Amino acid sequence: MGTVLRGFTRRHIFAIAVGVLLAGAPLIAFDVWLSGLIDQQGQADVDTSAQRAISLAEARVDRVIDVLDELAAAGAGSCTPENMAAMRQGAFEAFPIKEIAIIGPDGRALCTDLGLPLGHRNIVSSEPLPGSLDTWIDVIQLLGGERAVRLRRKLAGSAESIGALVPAIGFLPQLTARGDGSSAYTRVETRGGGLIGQLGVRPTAGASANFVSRKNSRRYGFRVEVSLPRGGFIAKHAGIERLGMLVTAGVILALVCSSILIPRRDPNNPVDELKRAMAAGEFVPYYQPIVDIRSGQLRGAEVLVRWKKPDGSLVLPGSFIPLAESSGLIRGMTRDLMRRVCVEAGAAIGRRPALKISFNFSGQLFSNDSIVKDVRAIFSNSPIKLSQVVLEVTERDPIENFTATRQTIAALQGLGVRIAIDDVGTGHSGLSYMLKLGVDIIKIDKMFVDAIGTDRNSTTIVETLIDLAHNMRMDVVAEGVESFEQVTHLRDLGIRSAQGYVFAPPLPGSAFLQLIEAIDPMSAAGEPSAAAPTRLALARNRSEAA
Ligand code: G
Ligand code: G
Ligand code: MN
Repeated sequence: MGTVLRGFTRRHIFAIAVGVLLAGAPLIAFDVWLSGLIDQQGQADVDTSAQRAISLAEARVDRVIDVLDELAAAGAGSCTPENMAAMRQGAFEAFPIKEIAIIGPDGRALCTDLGLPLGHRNIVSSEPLPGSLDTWIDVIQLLGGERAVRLRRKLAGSAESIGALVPAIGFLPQLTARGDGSSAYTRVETRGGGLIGQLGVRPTAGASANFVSRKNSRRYGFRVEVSLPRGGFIAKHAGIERLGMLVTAGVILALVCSSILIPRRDPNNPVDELKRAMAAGEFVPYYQPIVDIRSGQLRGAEVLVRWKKPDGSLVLPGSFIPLAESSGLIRGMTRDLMRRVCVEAGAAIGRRPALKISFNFSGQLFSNDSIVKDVRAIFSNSPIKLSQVVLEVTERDPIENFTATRQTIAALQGLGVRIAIDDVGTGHSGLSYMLKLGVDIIKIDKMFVDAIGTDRNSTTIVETLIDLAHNMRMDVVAEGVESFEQVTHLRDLGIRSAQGYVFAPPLPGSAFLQLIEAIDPMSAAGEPSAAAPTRLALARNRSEAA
């Protein structure tokens, strides 16, 4: 049984490995695809943020320049009260201007709309604003350390200019495109590299570890950088990734399970056809009588399966038993057949304890002791006693696992069942090998029966077989007996039991039951009466097809 189990496991490990590979490939592909998607999403996010920062900065500058243009056009050029009122009005209207000032040639504020200069301011950078002739952009550090952008416009015919101060924070987008607080780093500079402001913490790891977007404002030269640590972004989306993997795994599992569990119904598949026929009860037992050639009494019968198709045709086992064996259906088929015999002939056989009923068992059924349970379960609930059951194992097919077969045979014999070797003389295993199985009966093949009396060697072989069997306390049954001459020869050789067309072909259940009643009628007391051997030959006329 060890090798059976090992073979089973190896095959299944292989199947599982193939399954894992087949299921794993789409999972990995999905993972790669999803990672790619998340990467794309991360890059798209930083690109969008950078674009938004540029739009924001440009919109701020547009607004401020409008105000400065208006003030310049209105002639505001000095620190007069009227001018300062106009500047106040402009600053008030143009959010987020913090302050409007008249600025001297040295860059210092001469006066502001608030009436006083806003303390010391350190000019970090100063450069002409691209795209406008008379406007400058200064980055200024206020006393508290925070930065501001000052847009300054030269006043015509004057050394002074008018400037508007906007806190740097007004140039930095506070929210991401999705409206949530960003974990991205944002940096906005002037074209000359003056740092206007930055938000967040600049990722330190190498460039490939981050999603980075750098964009320049075409109109005003602002340089924006947005970067986002890849790890953080992926971690944020790991939930989605895991969920996706789970869903994919589920779908694959469902596909694999359904392909295994839902049997594909192919009407041309012969195994499916066998299954269907089994479910429809199309396999029926036929019974070939086994006769005591000394007394003429019925000794029992061999069950031979027939496939009775719905169209009424009868198929012989030679054309479906091999497929039943290779597909593993043979165990169920044999079980069904034994149950049917119990139902159909159980009463008639059970009442005649001397009758034996033989079943053909494929060799593979003996390699596993589960058949012992099957046999016990079927016959312990039937009128047929286990001691009336004979199981035939053919010599024709090699025995796959000798030890297991011997153990199963011993277990069956323990139940009272007897074992016969079928087709003796035709196999390749050798009789002595077969006899080591510890069987109870040998069935001599038709081939030898035919040769008796005509072929000297065959006669000798049969004589030897019979001697051997008697020495080993085994019974002998001759098969395929077709003539009374053969019966006489077999009787002379000391053989007691025979089957063959000379007595009866395999009979359908009803004919077999009639035959039993005819040759061995039960008395009112339930005792079998004396046999009526002369009736046996009559059964020949009841052909199988009848
Ligand atoms: O019945 P027939 O005359 O064609 O039998 C042909 C062969 O089919 C026989 O040698 C017999 O061993 C085999 N056979 C018949 N019935 C069964 C069965 O129920 N199980 C198995 N395994 N073989 C069977
Ligand atoms: O299991 P086994 O191979 O012993 O089955 C017996 C086979 O021999 C079956 O196919 C059965 O139909 C067939 N058979 C039974 N009696 C005779 C007979 O007298 N002559 C011939 N030719 N075949 C027989
Ligand atoms: Mn047989």
